[in-house]
Amino acid sequence: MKSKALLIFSTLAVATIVLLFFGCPSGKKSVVEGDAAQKVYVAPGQYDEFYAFMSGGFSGQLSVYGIPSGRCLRIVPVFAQYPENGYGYSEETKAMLNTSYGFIPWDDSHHPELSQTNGEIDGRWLFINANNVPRIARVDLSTFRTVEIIEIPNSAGNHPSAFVTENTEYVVAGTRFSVPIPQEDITLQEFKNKMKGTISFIKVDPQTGRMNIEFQILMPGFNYDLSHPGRGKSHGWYFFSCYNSEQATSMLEVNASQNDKDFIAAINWKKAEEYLKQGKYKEIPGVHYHNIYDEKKHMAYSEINDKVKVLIPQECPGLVYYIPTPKSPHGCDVDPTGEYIVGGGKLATVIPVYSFTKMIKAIEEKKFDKEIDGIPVLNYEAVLHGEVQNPGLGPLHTEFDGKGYAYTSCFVSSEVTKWSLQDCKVVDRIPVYYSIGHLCIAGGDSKKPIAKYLLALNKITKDRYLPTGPELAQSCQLIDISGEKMKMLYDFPTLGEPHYAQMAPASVIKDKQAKIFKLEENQHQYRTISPDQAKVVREGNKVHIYMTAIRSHFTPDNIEGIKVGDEVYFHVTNLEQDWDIPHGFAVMGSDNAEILVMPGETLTLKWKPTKPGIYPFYCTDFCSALHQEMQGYVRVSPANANVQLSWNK
Ligand code: K7E
Ligand code: CUA
Repeated sequence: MKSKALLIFSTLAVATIVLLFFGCPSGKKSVVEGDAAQKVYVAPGQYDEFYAFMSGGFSGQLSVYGIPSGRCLRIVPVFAQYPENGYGYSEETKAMLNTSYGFIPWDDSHHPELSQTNGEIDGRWLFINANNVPRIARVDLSTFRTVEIIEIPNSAGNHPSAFVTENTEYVVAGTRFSVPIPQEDITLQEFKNKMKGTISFIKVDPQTGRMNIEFQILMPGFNYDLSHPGRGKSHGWYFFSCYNSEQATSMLEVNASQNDKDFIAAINWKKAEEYLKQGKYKEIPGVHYHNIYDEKKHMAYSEINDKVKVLIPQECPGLVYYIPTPKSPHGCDVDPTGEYIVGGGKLATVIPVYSFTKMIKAIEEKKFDKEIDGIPVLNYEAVLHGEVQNPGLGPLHTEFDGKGYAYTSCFVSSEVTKWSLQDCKVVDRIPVYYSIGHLCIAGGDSKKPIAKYLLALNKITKDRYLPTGPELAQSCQLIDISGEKMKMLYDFPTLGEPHYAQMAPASVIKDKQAKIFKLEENQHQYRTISPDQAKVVREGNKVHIYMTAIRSHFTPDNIEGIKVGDEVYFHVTNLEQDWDIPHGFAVMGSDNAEILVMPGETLTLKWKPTKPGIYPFYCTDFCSALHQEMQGYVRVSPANANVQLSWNK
């Protein structure tokens, strides 16, 4: 008996020791402390403290999360069609996806950026870039809708975008892939000598947010990768990292890693404004679409522009300088004071930190090593504030806490490194799971960071969640940075690939929310503001159905006289004036997405019936106890039939 009890005891003891050393039974080490759950728990009915806006990466969209809970609140469609609400499918929103290459249903979005006033997040708009077909979108944060998309001409792979200056004077774009400018059909051998880069400054109207390409700078054909604005003392400057100064066109993984240093381009945009005023620009071809959503007309339309102004560094002294930066830099970040510029060399063993003050001095004293196409290359030592030694492997991106510390993501060694800006000494590090890309602190990309949470946006998920076949969600980790030591709090999956995220206190955004669209302000061409105005109008083979939706009825709900070959437009106006009462609309056999119509809004579903018959339509959003009764029928007759158009009220 005694020996058996002893055996049980010792087995338990061994198990405890095994657990202590090797973590939980699945073999994964638990790195959280006891109070972590409490710190991320948001009780039912309570709001989160922060909004987090994450890029959807290859989903082309933007997703919105509550922090600290990690609850996904919304997917905002931006660059990709979204059948859930008809974005990019409805007649009203199709134009948002127009480009000079035609209608594009998809893109790859990387960097959401909140608008700023005086260097602080103002909660008005969010900008986000499209990589593949270069574009920048603006999302209105009172409606959480994409209201504008501007195409960037003379560009390819718009990656160092869409970051804003401290009063949102400009949002920027740049060429990750250099191309011939203007585009032409040349051999890849000739291309080597003809590749060019552009950096674009897009002016933002301070009242309306409306974008306009103010100017482009024609740059040597390197790969411009990331960017951040100067702020405070360096306001008026903009910094862009670039790699592939070797100008390799194949096997870049080897050929673009030859040079010991690539560059950060420092651009004096205030100087650019002077040169523009003096007329020192050239106008060059640059066809680009500009798509705008009119909130009163509930309709998007496209304008086409065909020219842009370019500045050429050779002709504009003092406009651009190159700062040598070790080994294929990726991230390029500026601290809240504007004094420190941090490079993130993917292959570098140190993190270079530059001083803005030293840069200005080096420019004044002409401490140049050489010139590339009229751009002076500053002396590395003359501009350097310091190097962070042993930061971790593969340093990528840096954010700041406003208390003198920087946090750098290290992709290869899967960790976040905290270091002091003053002396470049590492003070703390925390492992993340796995392969972190960007990281995000609320306001960490502004003058006023809030040192509470850090989001680690991890590229690889592996074993973090229940497996879901070959494709796994991306992984976000929430880290407490309020104390001296970083503390891991929580994991949650994210959709698409959140390359970057921005966080803002809920208070800056939540009270500005539009709850309905006012019916009396609806200026949609096909609006129907009361059921007795509902009607059906034939114009040749086009049939316009002016329809209303209100709990729990569509008017009209019986329509006859539609023929095969007709183009039918259901213009559905939602008459509700109450928050959170959308009506959806779908018709059988339609090769289109549904439309989801918000209160006071009109949306249009286009349908081309192909076979005679009786076609039901119905409301797709459970809107009342009689939602299942919210339905109707369309009779479709053969093309040559003689059925008069009729409908009921
Ligand atoms: Cu993923 Cu900013 Cu496109 Cu770095 S980027 S990780
Ligand atoms: Cu309207 Cu369901």
